[in-house]
Amino acid sequence: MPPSIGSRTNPPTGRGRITGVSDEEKEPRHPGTGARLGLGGALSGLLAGFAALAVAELVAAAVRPQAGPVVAVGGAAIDRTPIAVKDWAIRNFGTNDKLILQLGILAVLALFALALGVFALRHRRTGAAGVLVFGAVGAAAATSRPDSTSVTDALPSVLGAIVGAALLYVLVGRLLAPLPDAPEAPEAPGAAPRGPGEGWDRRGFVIAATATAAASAGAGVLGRVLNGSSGQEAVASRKNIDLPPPDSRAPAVPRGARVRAADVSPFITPNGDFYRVDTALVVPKVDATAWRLRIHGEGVTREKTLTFDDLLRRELIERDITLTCVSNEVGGPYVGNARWIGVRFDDLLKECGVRPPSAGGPADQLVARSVDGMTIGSPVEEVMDGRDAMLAVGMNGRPLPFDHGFPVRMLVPGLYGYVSACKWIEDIELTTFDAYDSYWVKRDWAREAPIKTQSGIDTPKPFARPKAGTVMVAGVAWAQHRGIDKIEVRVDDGPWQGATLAAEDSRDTWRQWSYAWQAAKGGHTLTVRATDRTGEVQTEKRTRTVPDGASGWHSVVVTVE
Ligand SMILES: Nc1nc2c(c(=O)[nH]1)N[C@H]1C(S)=C(S)[C@@H](COP(=O)(O)O)O[C@H]1N2
Ligand SMILES: [Mo]
Repeated sequence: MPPSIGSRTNPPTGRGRITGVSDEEKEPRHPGTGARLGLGGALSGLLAGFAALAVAELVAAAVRPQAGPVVAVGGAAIDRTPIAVKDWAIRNFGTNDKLILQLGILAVLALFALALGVFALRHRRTGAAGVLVFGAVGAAAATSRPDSTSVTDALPSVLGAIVGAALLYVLVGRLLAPLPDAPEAPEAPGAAPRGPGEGWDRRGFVIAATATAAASAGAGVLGRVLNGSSGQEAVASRKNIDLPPPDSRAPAVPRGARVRAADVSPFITPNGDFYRVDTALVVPKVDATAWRLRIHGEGVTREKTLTFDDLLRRELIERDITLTCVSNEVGGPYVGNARWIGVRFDDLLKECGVRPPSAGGPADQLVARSVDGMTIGSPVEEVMDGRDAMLAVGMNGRPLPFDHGFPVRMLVPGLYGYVSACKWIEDIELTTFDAYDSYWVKRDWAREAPIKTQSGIDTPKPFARPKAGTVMVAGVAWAQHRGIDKIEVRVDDGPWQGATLAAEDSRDTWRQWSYAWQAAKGGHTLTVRATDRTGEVQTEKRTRTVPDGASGWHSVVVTVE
């Protein structure tokens, strides 16, 4: 048995104090200290866990921010989360879902740490070894992430766990150690006997615990700061980008594209307000000067690897495109409209020798892969049918924000984001739908998913209490690449009334609408529906977001006063 770190040399002494436990697997025999000792054990576990995470964070800063155990386990959890849970999380936590997930992981870890600490009081070595099990889980998660390219991704978890295990061993040792100044002689007659809980090395434990807490906090903060400032090259590369003027400008947004009503979604969504949906717990920071995009696969006769500057030298188009997430509920927030600048995608593919299936090309699926391992499969036919599919480099006049895919993302008007809008793209492979299922398709979402015709009421808000008289009802509607032709509003079970449609920017963008409602007192339900340019009326049939997007009418209940 190796020498233990806690002082074990003192021979067992009299009653009233914890005996020098010569066998660590033996229960301390001190009567009356159980509760306190348990507390000390729990605290030891918590501190050891905290130290492990802090060290892991620090090591992750040196390895890769994404290799930290919480991020890695969180990412693995996201990949395995059933759609129902994901939907529930998005509904309840919105864009905070990732924060909640990480807090949840920390809470679970804290509980395990507490339990391990208490367990270690009786089984010190096994308890300490238990910390290593969690390290192994973190390491396995980190190295099995799709963006993991090196076994060094295991280091944060492994090193953190080793430090955590050692600390748990030491701290529990302090708890079980006899007093260093323990008198060897029996207590003098008349001396106050030691009370319960005074028999252990309280001072030694407090010092060790405080040192652990302080050092962990220091390591944790340092790790956080280093992780936060990682990607300096990427930030600098973004600052240095001067987007050239596009060769084909988007026409000015028509004056009449905006209705006169307060609280309608702004026609162009500012970058900072644009919805964000992705699986990345740490937003990838890609250095544009080192970035490369490879195009290869079936039917590619001329493979290409492009740099960011190669892209900027090509024909740039500027287009207004409304992007929508398939996870958007009826009336939901996951839709936004921006003015994008990007490279014409069909030209680029043609240069690579790609032909769409209708022209005899062998590949019907284009799989875009991102630096974080996401795979998004788009139909080659739609990408090349002349619509403004692009490799976007600019969003509302700025280089793409990191959140939205810097340096380059894909966009295909008319298709939900999960089948068209790969962010942080780095690889494009031509293949077939038969041969390969992309990330979301593996998780039960449809292979092909054109955006469904939708309309929503932005104002009045649900349960609003407008005054009787003229109430402006207004919102947006979209049917990207088909266009919106008609909006109707219904009050309660009354007849459908034509609403006023704002001018159309392009058929790839949403369209605002308004309706001046003569509101009578009482409770009312307002419902909206759109008709797209194919003549199809938005269906009343409510469907879930899975597998290919929610359908149904949006209603708002108000009380007119
Ligand atoms: N790399 C990567 N790209 C991605 C995703 C992702 O998780 N990872 N999510 C997709 C989905 S589901 C949508 S709806 C859009 C959202 O783009 P936005 O976050 O810029 O609004 O990005 C798409 N591109
Ligand atoms: Mo999405």
